[in-house]
Amino acid sequence: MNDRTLFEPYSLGPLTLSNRIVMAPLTRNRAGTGFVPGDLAAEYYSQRASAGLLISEAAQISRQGQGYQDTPGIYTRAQIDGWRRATEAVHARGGRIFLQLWHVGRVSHVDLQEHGTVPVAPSAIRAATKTFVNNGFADVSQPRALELDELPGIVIDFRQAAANAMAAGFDGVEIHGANGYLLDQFAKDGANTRTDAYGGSVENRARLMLEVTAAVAGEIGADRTGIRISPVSPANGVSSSAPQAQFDYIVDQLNTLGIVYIHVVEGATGGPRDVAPFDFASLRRRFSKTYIANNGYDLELATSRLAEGKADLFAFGRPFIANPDLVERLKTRAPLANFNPATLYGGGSAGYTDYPPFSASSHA
Ligand code: 8OZ
Repeated sequence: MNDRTLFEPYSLGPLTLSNRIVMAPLTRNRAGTGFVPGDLAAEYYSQRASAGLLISEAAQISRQGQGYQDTPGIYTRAQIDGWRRATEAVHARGGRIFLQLWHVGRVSHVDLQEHGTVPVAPSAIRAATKTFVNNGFADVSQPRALELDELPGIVIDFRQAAANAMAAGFDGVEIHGANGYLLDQFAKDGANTRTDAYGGSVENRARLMLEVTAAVAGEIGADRTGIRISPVSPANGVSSSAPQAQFDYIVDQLNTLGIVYIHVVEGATGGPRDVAPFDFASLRRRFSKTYIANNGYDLELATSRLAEGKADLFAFGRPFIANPDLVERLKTRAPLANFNPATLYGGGSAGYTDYPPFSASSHA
C-alpha cells in the first residue's frame, strides 16, 4: 500500500489517503459573525479535496486564543455547525481533513481580546511582530505572563476543541505547536523566562506542548492526533538557544505518546530552508509514525526526499491557494498559477474560491 510514489495511496493511522500530498494550513481570515466559517469555506476546502490530506487553516480554541481578525474558532456550537459544512463537502469528494487547533499566545492585540484585555504569554515579553487587525497590520500588544494556575484551563480548552472538531466531522486534529504561537513560545527560551515547572529546562519548556498533546490524544485517540512544529523558524519573533536538544526531546516524547504524525516546518516558515543548522533527520529517526515535511517543497524536492526515505508526506501551502487541483497539476506537470497577494487575508470569494482548475483555465 505505501508505494514510494507521491501519487499512490498512503495509510495514515486508520485513514487511507489517496496520495502523499498534504494541503498545509493557510490563514485566510474569512470567518463570519461569531468567528463562524461559512459556505465559502466549505466550497474552498471541497475544491481542494483531491489532496491526500487537507489541514484546515488554524482555528482558535478559545476567544483568548485568537490573534488575527476574522479567523474561525472551534469553541461554540455555531462554529462546530459551520465547520460541519466544510467536512461534509470534503468527504463528499472523497477527501480527508484535519482541523488545526490554535492558541496564539502573545501574537495578539487588545482589540481582538474580549473586553480589550491584554494577550497572554509564557512571560511578559512582547513579540517583535505584527498582526492583521482592524483591516490592517499593527504591532502586537504587550502581553502578560500566564499564572501557573491558568495553564490547566488552556489544556482543557485544547481538549474540548479537539472533541468539538470530531463533532464537526473532522478526521482528526493537528495541534499548532509551530510558528511562534503559544506552545512554541513556551518551548523556546527567547519567549519563555519562567522559573516554575514550565520554564528553564528543556523538559519544563516542553511541558505545556506535551500536556496538550496527551490531553488531545486522550480525548480523540492518538491515531487521529498530529502536531506541527518549527524548530528553527524565527516566525513571530521566537528564538531558541538550543533547538536541537529542545526538539529532539519533544519528538522523543511525542513518539512515546504515539500520535500519528509530526508535521515539521523545515527552516524559516515560508522562507529559507537553511536559516539555521538543524538535523531534521534526527527527528525523523526518533519518530516511528508519519513524518510530514513542509517548507519550500516542489515536485522535484518532494520526489527525491521520498525516494531517500526522508519523509512520508509532503505539505504544500501557498501553491494550493491558486491551484485547487494542485495534485493533478503536479502529476501531469501542468503549469502552476500564482496567487494574488492582495486577496490573501480577508475579503470574499475573490482570490479564495475563484481560482479555476487547470482543465477549466484559459488554455482549454
Ligand atoms: C499567516 C498569517 C497569519 C497566521 C502561521 C497561522 O504562521 C499562521 C499564520 C500565517 O502558522
